[in-house]
Parts: sequence; structure tokens; C-alpha cells
Amino acid sequence: MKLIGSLTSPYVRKVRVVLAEKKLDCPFQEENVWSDDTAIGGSNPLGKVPCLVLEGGEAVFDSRVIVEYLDTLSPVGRLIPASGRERVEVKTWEALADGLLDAAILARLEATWAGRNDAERCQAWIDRQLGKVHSSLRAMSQGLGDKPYCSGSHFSLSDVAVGSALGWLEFRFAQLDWRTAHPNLARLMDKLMQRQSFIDTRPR
Ligand code: GSF
Repeated sequence: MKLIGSLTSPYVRKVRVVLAEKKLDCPFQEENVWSDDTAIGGSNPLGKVPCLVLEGGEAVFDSRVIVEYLDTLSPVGRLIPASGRERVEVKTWEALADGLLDAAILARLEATWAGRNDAERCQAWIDRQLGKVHSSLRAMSQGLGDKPYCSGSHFSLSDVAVGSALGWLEFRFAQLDWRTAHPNLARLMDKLMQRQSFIDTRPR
């Protein structure tokens, strides 16, 4: 098994944190999906990372499918509840964190992607996506309340997904001061960043 990814992608970070929390060994192959000669299409027809390649060569994507699979590989540090309301809650936290990222990345690409010139960039589209980022942050903050972790008293995939998303915002959108508006998210983030899994996967 090997993981193809980049050291900046928050979706890849989510997978790497899960690997570390579950104490699973998996070689990492760095891939720049934006370079003209990227080979990612040979594994993932969507041309995206993360992509997990299994022993038999089968490709597994996207990050939500990968982490769900990894969680079944070892009983160590169960991150996704087995069934019912608890499971769907964790998966919804993950969808919220990934959705925040989808919107933030669309906004960033609209503003910076080298394939477009300035006249082709659309501020209304950027604003639409940033609106989703802000409403997702509000929903996260409300959902967290004063609980120790997103899904209650235990660390779960919800926290992995939220920590990866907030970490990417700090990395790429430092000007977006979500910490002041949402001090409970800031507290959670500071706690998560003390875990070795997050320390070892800081975007760079
Ligand atoms: C998103 C992966 C993705 O957009 C997942 O795995 O959860 N829903 C998917 N990856 C980006 C890298 S990044 O911005 O994290 C990617 O590979 N983009 C290449 C492209 O052509 O869109």
C-alpha cells in the first residue's frame, strides 16, 4: 500500500493524520498534480490527491473513502463509530470540514490559478465561495460549543477533518481571522496541534 499526495493538501493531511493515529505504516509518494508532467492520472482518473494504491495496484480515492477504509484496518484508535446516529454525525462533521475546504480552494484557484488572466477572474464567484467558508466556520463553532471535541468527549475523525481544514486556512488564508470570531475553534485547534500526528503533518 502507498499513499500518493502533496505536503500542502489538507485532504492528504487528513489521511496522513489518520494513518498516524492508527499507527499504520504507509509509504508516501509526493506528487505535484499541478505540474504538466504529473503522473497522477495513471492512478486516479480525476487527477487528484490523495490517492491510496493498494497492494494489488487498485486505486482508492477520495479522502473520505480512504479514511473509512483505513479505520477498518486496525482496531487501534477507532476514529469512526460503527453505526447509527454517532456514525452519521462524524461523517457530517467530515463533510462540513471538506466542504469548507472545497469552497476555500475554489476561491483561491479563482484568484490565483495561472491558467487564467486577471480579466477572467470573477470576484462574485470568490465572494460566493468565501460566504460558504464563513458559514461553515459558524456551523463548526456552534456544533463544537463548549465540548472538548467536535463529537463529544472523544477525539474522532470529526476532529481530524476540522483540524486539517483549519490548519489549511491558517496556511493559505492567514488574513482570514477565524480565531477571533470563533475562540472555541481556536482552543480546539491549539489542542489538536499538540498531537504528534498533526505536528508531523504541518503543511509546508
Ligand atoms: C478532494 C481532493 C482534491 O481536491 C478528496 O480527496 O477529499 N474530495 C477530494 N485535491 C486537490 C489537491 S488540494 O487542493 O488538496 C487536487 O488534487 N487538485 C487537483 C485538481 O486538478 O483539481
